[in-house]
Amino acid sequence: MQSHNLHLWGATERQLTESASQPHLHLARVITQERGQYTVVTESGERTAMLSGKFLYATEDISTLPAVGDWILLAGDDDMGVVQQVLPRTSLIARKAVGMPPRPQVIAANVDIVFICMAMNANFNLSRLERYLAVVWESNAKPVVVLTKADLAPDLEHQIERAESVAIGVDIVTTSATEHTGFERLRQYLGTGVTIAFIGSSGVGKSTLVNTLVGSEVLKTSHLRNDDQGRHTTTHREAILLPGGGVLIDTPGMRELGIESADVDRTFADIEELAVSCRFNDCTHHSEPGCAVRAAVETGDLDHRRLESYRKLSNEVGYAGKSSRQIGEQKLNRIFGGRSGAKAARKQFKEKERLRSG
Ligand SMILES: Nc1nc2c(ncn2[C@@H]2O[C@H](COP(=O)(O)OP(=O)(O)OP(=O)(O)O)[C@@H](O)[C@H]2O)c(=O)[nH]1
Ligand SMILES: [Mg+2]
Ligand SMILES: [Zn+2]
Repeated sequence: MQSHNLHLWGATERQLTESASQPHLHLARVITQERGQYTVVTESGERTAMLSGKFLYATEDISTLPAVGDWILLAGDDDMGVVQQVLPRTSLIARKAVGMPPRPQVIAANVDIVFICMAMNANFNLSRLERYLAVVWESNAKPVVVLTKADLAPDLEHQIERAESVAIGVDIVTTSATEHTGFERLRQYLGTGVTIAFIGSSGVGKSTLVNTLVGSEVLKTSHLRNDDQGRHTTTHREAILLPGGGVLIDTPGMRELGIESADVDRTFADIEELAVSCRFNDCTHHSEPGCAVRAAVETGDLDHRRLESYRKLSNEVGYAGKSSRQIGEQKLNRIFGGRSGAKAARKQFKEKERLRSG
């Protein structure tokens, strides 16, 4: 009965079993994180949690520290819980944060669907969309493109077509908060146990979308004009429970999405398909003879802009000289801590599907 609350927050059998095997600890989900302090939700409600020095000391890879969306086990019965363990993740959205040196930064963990939000005014940019798609495909969550501010679109139909041409195999939903359109379609992705994260540039209307879907002004939004000035209204990541179950994670807008790792092949599936016909197996599509990719640019079947975007992302990810098998192994290790972790994550996804359809 008690765990009912955490079911609404998306807990699956896996987390409940894990937690039951350590009865002296409490299962919790991280809902905000600010400077080393966490707000978490447990079966008895919200509380604060922190990391012990020992936990921090034992952490080699900072992306394994608890982040918004994580399921954790806590010790302590008083107001301040102490994080003992971060449970295995099903997905991990990460970026490279600016700084010297640049560091990996987790945007959210255990996300099922990511709403990649892009406004249809001057914010509209296909190469940026490709960047976001590559990061989300890599995360193991499912991307959905949300084109916001449709009321400000200079050429609505054409913009949707262009977005479709780069978001291969991805749903695209257009919304307008001022005209109240598109929200019924967005609601179809919500449901008990489903966690959705909102990412995108500052000012595109992420918090406005969350407020509309929740049905009340739970988040602060900017009341500035739509002048595309980079004013950051949301300052930290925050998970919000929907009245009927399901979790929305709002994030602060990003000036630029630094690439920690990305699934370039999946994002540019059209180019990968063309590359099969290149004369050389290791064709870089620069100056090799018999290059099918460049041929497609020449005939107009492939946008030159898209090829450039593909090259840029491949370089950033550092794919050069790695086989797809090596790339795959890297990904398994990074998100799931190895093959067995990945297998467990797949099982958990299946369980969720069952719960949703049942
Ligand atoms: N015209 C129009 N304005 C919108 C729409 N959606 C949001 N806005 C306005 O855009 C501004 C920014 O909205 P927010 O929801 O705060 O944007 P955000 O993406 O959360 O921004 P950050 O928190 O800074 O990342 C506000 O003034 C909203 O009222 C829309 O569909 N059409
Ligand atoms: Mg916001
Ligand atoms: Zn080629």
